[in-house]
Amino acid sequence: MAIRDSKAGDSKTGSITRNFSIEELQDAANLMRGYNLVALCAAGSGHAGGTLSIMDITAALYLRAADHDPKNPAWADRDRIIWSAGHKAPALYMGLGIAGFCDIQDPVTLRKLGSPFQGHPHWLKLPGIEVSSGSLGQGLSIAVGMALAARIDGKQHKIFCLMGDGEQQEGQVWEAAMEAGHFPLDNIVAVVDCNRLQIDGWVKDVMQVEPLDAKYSSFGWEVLRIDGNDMHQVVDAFEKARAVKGKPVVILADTIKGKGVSFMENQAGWHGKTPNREELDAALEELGLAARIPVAQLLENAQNFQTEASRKLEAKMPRFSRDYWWNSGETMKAKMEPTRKGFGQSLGQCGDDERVVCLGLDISGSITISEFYAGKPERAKRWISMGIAEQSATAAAAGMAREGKLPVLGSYATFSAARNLDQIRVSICYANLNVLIAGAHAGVSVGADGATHQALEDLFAMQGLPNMSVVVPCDAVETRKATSYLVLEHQGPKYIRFAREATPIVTDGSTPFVFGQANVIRLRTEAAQFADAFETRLAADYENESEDLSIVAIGPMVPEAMRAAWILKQEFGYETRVLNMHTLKPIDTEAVIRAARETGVVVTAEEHQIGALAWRVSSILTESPELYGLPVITGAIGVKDRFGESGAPWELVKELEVSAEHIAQKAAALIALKKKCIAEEHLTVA
Ligand SMILES: Cc1ncc(C[n+]2csc(CCOP(=O)(O)OP(=O)(O)O)c2C)c(N)n1
Repeated sequence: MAIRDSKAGDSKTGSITRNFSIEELQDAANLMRGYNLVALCAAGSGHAGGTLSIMDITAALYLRAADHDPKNPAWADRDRIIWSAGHKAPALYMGLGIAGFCDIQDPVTLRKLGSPFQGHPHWLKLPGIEVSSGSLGQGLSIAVGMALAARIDGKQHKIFCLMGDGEQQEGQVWEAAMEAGHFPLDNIVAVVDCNRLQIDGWVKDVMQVEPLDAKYSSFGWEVLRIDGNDMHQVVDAFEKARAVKGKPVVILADTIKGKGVSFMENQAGWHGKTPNREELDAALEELGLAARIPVAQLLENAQNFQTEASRKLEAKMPRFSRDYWWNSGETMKAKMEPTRKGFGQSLGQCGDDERVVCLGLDISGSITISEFYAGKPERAKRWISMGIAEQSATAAAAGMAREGKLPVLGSYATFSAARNLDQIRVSICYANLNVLIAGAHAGVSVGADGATHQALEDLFAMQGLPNMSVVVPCDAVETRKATSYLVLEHQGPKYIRFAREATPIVTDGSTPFVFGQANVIRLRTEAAQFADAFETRLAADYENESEDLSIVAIGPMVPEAMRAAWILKQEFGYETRVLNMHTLKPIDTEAVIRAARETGVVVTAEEHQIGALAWRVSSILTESPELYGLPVITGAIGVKDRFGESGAPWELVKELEVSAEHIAQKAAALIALKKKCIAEEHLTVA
């Protein structure tokens, strides 16, 4: 890019140039908007609205306001730029591209498996990214830490922190604001992208945060309020902010969400949406960039990157004599539906009970909690929008439960069951209150959002809490049944975990769902429809068929375990007992003991760090007198102590080694071991 080559700073000579004219910055912002939309179109998921609103600020920051050196990203005296609003990552990547940390064309691999351009920024993946972010409300605290470190070291650099206005609903922002005012940290310049929209709608309706000027002022900050899409005002504000002494500065930038593309402007629907090719062309036309950006070439680059990622992934997969992947053959066709749908369907029904109250955490449509009130205005007063404030909402739910209500709250599992862990522990579990927490979009199924949004640890904490019950249903039908049971019948703290991506439907209305009791699933025959190939019984009613092995599975791993049973039968002639352990806590101890005693091989399968299920099952196996002296061979399938990353959900099932193929491979190895042990035993005896 000519723009960066001519004017990049140089940390060695100390000549940090800031001579981009307003017109050049406006042009850069426009170009960045265009490349941003191409990357989003190629990714097929991501955030158009908020990346467009903040683009003028990004251009001014990376090309003029901040001191940095793309040739020396770790330069100790550089200004730090923190993207607290991690979902606006593509705008950050545009900033890095326009400044020369990378080529502005490179982010077209956004959100693809193996790309450094993760759905949310990860500083270990790309030079120029200062911190890893994606969980809203944490950036300003990181800024406080960096500012204090700079003060200790006698450094003069600034710490810029970019946030959203919806993000101001997180209580942690105000703890950090108080700290910055208290110390007082005049090396912090915060920017709030006040585009007035968040996911569930207008910020003022979801949870009012204004007047932000008065709030920050009262915490001891210097406040500058500007039009954040006016380059003159943006540049001017950054210059003024640099000069302020004795207090931190916040720039409240009034912007337009979707700025620059008429059909995206001020539309809540464009928050987490990407343009298709037609919309992209229309947008680039409007931005006057149709002839300036090589769209076809960029999309081809993205496609080539994807092809290579897929090739590498397939090369790592266990191989069998044929392809058993979902719906790849003429038989065993599976109907797919997201489990989250069952959650919404249940709330739509059981919400008639006047005690049920649902709390919104600004992700209502996507996790389907909105079904509680959709088309039912009479329930409006029992729908409480709490904003992006998981911790307070959790304790508020406890308060409602104490007053006899049946509160339900949910968000991405990592925000509804980790961000607020102490509130769950003390206010809900210790108090033993009737609150249902939904861990939505759990596991790898949230895909391209990347590691920050993939809850792979939530079950450790949830099942570790005294009084807490934990249910992990296997499909949308079971999610509906489980939700209804938990909301209306179950007493005490309860956690339900479900996924985002469509997964196979393997149960129906007549399949038993008894809280605390596992189901046994047996492959009977290969059938046209996958679900018809299996028979399901309550474990307690099941008679031993002396199968070769058992697979104990939870959630979306149940269909994978069923598919593994099919692979094991076809490839090796092995019979498998699949246990659908939908209730993780209290676990069906008897079903596990029987599986171990009657089959001798137990494999656990969880779409989670190995242990939530595996260690619970292991403790049954080691602590049950019924099994003392009996040989039981065990194996565990799950995520192996690593974070996830961006990628398509089904790619991640392969990448994180939680597919049926991985289960079958492990099971076959264990059965071979069992046979060898038996054979050697015979030899010894002989
Ligand atoms: C702790 C946390 N809760 C929820 C989310 C999901 N989430 C991503 S973006 C977003 C809305 C952000 O709104 P705002 O800060 O106004 O950003 P903008 O509208 O500018 O995109 C939410 C709720 C998250 N990333 N982190």
